[in-house]
Amino acid sequence: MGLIGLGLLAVIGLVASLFNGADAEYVQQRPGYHFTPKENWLNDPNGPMYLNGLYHLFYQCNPNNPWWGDMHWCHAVSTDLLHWEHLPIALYPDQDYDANGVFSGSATILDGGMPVLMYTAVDMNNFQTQAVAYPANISDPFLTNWTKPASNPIIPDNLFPDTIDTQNIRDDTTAWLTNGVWYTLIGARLDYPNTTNVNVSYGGAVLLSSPVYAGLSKWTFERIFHTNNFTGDMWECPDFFPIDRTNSSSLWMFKASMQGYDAWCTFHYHPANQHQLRLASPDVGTSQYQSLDIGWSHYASKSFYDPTIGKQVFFGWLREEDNDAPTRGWASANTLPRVVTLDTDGVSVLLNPHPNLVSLREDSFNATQMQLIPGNPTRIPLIGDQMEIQFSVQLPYPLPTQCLTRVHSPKAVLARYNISVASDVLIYGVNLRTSNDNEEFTPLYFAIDPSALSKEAVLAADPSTPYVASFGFTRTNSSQTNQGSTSSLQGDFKVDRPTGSPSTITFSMQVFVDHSIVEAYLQGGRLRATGRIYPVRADSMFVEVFSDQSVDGEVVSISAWQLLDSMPPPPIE
Ligand code: DQQ
Repeated sequence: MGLIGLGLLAVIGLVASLFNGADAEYVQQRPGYHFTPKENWLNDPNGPMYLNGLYHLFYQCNPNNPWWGDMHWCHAVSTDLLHWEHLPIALYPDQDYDANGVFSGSATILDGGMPVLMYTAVDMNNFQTQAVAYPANISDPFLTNWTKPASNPIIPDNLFPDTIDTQNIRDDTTAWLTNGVWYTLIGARLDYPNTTNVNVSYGGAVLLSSPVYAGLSKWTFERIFHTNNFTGDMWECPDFFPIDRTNSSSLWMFKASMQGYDAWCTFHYHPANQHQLRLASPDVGTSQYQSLDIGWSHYASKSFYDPTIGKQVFFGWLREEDNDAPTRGWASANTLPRVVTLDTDGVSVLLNPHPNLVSLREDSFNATQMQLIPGNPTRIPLIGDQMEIQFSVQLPYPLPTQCLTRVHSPKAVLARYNISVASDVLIYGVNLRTSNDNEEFTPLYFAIDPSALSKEAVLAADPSTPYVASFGFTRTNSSQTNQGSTSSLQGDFKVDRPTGSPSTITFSMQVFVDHSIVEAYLQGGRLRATGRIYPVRADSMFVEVFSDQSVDGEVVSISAWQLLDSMPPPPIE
């Protein structure tokens, strides 16, 4: 271990001796650079926007307890999306129409730079309408105080046909302007008779319009914009925006929170042409759309246009996956800001960490050709509970026969990582938040089916059809106290086939470790997987690289950085 490692271990020892019990848990589990509330509860990100050199982020909060309830909009500002300053609460449930909660919504910046917040107002009978708020003082750079006009709610519930459930119509998108008319989408529960004339509920998004986005103007119901009969009975937190604003024929990304997971698809959309809408991304068709993040902690994401990079940026909500919030005093975090771009297939989206993240990098370690001993993980000389790790494996393409040496039977490999994939997989991965005695560790790994890389399989494959590999994230040993979920995350991701032969194929992941958050981006952002883990050992700071076999010609590389705090926890009293 280098000097950096020894120094850090001394600090860990000091921290561990100063705190014990709930305090030690607090120190080890509170994220250092993901957005968190100062105290109490956070859920959905609301109304992110960039205005006059500042990013604003609002979020659903319960200001008095670390659990859901009594919804307000809390508010924070930042110059880089990473270092946030908490401001006073922006919106309170202080009107008849929102007495039971100021629920989720978006910000829209009108011509001339006036921001408007539109949110879902829930009354004491649980009817949901949409209301707006304007800055009380537009010259205040922090936009600290917000005013609700007397004309609220500006989207009342009597606008809608009977097929829309007015106790479940919420979470407007940022509005967009076409030919002088503003449009917005709202998530809804739609009730329709099925083929046997029984009313069944489906999730959907409804389109509304208004000639002027002002507090005095009510909106008009246009139509049900998008729905299907296979993604649950209510869609929340829709988002809809052009992926490339410099291109007038850009695809638009649609995302909705489908009560359990966030799903996306892309559309050809022409607002000026009767709102023509045609699916562009491959329709997964039978059960669900494509997942924004396969982690069960992730939900209710919200995006905004970041003019500093000319791209749309998402924040997701990361709920806790344990029950300790009452002891901890705070609950939940946001994902890192994630930038949306179009994949090389021209119809799918990539989500990747915002470029500002590199400013948090500190000490690093880099190895470009690791000599791994199969079944015997190699520890890298850099430790931490706030780290970025880039890990890749390059294999010959096609894989020569007789190139494989195994130390475990494939069956044992699958049992060990608690995954269900093709039985003969190659496993390469990293153990994160690993304790010195390996009592706690969290493996993230590629599971690669070698038979699909054989010469015969490669010759038979369509070169333009990507190879599909699996990714696993096993939490069986993440916490010595079994705190949090122990279920595994597992997903598939596409890997472009190289051209020319013989050649190589590369599998890559970028992982952000932040105390109790592990946020992974696979293959340049094609798959996202975020999970909460709750190690309790102060020495769960090591990183190991492992494989379960060796393959002639494999090239295994890792780059790792310790990351600085950007959201330091409030002092312990
Ligand atoms: N959370 C909000 C709702 C939204 C749900 C209430 C999604 O507006 O539909 O806190 O998490």
